[in-house]
Amino acid sequence: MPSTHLPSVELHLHIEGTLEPELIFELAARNKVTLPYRDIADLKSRYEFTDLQSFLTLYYANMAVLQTAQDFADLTRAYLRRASAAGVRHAEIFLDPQAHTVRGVSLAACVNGVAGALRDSQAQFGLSSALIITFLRDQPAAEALDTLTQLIAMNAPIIGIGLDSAEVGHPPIDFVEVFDLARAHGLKCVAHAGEEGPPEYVWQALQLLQVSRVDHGIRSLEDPLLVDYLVQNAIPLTVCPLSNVRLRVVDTLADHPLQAMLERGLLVTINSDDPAYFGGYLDDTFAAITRTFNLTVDQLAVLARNGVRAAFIDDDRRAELL
Ligand code: ES4
Ligand code: ZN
Repeated sequence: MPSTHLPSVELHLHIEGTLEPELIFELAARNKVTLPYRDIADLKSRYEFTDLQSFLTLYYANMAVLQTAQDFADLTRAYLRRASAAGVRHAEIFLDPQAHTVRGVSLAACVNGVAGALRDSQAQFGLSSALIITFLRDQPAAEALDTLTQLIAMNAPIIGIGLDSAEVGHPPIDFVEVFDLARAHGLKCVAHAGEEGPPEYVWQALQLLQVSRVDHGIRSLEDPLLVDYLVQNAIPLTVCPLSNVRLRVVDTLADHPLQAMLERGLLVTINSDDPAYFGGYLDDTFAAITRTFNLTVDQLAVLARNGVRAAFIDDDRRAELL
């Protein structure tokens, strides 16, 4: 019998956000990269964030150690091993290629490194997986379009595209052409929206980018008409409670609107976002929200089932996971 209360699906996970301090030091030694930190403790002392940008600055800096396809494969396998231990049975993973190509890493090295590890996820770790390419919204849309064009030409094994990085001042409307091209090639579309940005950005993601899931979306609650739209159209929101606390979107976990979102009938899924930076993987996340909100077995079952409903999988796989 499937255990309904287990966290079985992860839909909002940046693979670069699973880069643990220990692996940063290991890869730095392997690639002869000089880190600006004395030791692991010094690095960990910097994991106090005031907002999204303060996190992104460290997140992008630490990527300097990721250089070869092997590095990306090792990173991905470490995540898959940890996710498997957390009870994850299906994971859809974000990769930010522009954060690597800008440093001189080839598109093929980062994509093939991650995709190669994902290919063996079922056999090696007992979970199915898929790759979603995310574009950096604080970089020019022309760069995203160029990257997507190359990925299509390479026939890269991806199921969809997304939009991430610094949100405020970088509205979805800037990326219409990129998302049109993705849809024309049968790719699924998602976007970070309503994390730090206003409800208007969620509307744009839905209406202009035609996303089928919204990443975060918690500021949607500020617009009752938007909430109605999301409920009526059963648009999943990939909510990341520990991320929202660590990036000061909410003050404490107890202040997180998770229960209000469930009560409004939103299709909420629970995810870990950047677990190496935000204090926990999916099992830790479920443990924290269960404790903080006294979630019932029924509420946990709804959250788990929502993840399965929201996943980009075929009906047979969905039936297996439900
Ligand atoms: C991210 Cl938490 C978050 N928000 C936006 N972009 C991101 N990239 C990695 N983590
Ligand atoms: Zn995210």
